[in-house]
Amino acid sequence: MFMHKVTTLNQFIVERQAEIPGATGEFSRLLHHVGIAAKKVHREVNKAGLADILGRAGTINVQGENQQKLDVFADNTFMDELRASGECCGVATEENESAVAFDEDLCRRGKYAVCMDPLDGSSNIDANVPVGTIFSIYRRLSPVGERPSEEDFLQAGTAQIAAGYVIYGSSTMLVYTAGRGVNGFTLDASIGEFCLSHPLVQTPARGRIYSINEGNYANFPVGVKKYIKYCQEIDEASGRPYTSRYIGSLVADFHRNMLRGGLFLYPETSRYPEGKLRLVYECNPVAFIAEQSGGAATNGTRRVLELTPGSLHRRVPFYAGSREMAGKLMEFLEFFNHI
Ligand code: AHM
Ligand code: MG
Repeated sequence: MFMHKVTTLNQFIVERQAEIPGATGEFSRLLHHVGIAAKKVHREVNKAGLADILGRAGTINVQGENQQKLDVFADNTFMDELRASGECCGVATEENESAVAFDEDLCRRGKYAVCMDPLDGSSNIDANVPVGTIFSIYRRLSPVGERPSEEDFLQAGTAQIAAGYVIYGSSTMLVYTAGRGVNGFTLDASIGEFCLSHPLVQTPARGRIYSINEGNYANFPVGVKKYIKYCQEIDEASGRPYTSRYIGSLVADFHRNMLRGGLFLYPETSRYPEGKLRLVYECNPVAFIAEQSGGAATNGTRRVLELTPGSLHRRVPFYAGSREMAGKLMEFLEFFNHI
């Protein structure tokens, strides 16, 4: 039987290594280990309904949230794999107050610092809704050979060397960019490899999906309220009304919109006056992917990638997706901010 030639993630990253300025095999090894961790989390997510892994671990994370067992599993798994790669000096995750420095000699010589949300959308796990891992890779600022410093993990998003996400959905996909476009790999479970399925993803400039938790409508900024009404207006020329789609799982909502064309919105609300999503390990990696697929990401006034984190768990309003939709939203925000 004729077989198409498949490119696995590992082949791809080795071939593309030259694209990363100054990168040698180290960067490829790091991504390879991200892929291994993703496969392990995939395996657990897929048997979540079968094994005694659902439900709460009985622990509370630094932000006062109940941790799900799979949160803990994903955090430990990515941490272990990044440590095993020997290329990473430390990891900052949603689950830990401060960045974790790897103390092994090998790791101290690692050039890279990683920020990640090991299992985003985990409150959805019990309902079999897609969840995701979001990651961001920086070149460390502290001297190689020493303990990493906090600044290594608090760099602006523009300094990302690579970023991506894994979506554990109807199929499991790993999507990443190293600054030369976005490529998506689908896990072929029969051979246990991520295979290139979505080369050079380009998001439509003009989308028709808006994704927002409209239950918070009363508390949205006026510009966002007006934009939602604009999306709902009838205008045949521009294809409105648009379609509303919201899963409540950032990776899944963003991924669908990237492929189909749309805008994801999470503004400030009364419950989350700064916005809900975390700049360092949720917004920045997704913003890098958004821009690299031809889209845009803003906090309403500024490009997300240019914001200075200041602290690891900082939250920001987040709008990401098709370029023209983001532009239109910005017009509404600007206009209604000034009256
Ligand atoms: P989490 O990091 O606690 O899982 O929260 C982040 C998730 C995102 O995946 C999603 O976009 C958002 O929370 C949904 O929030 P809400 O339920 O308020 O609409
Ligand atoms: Mg999260």
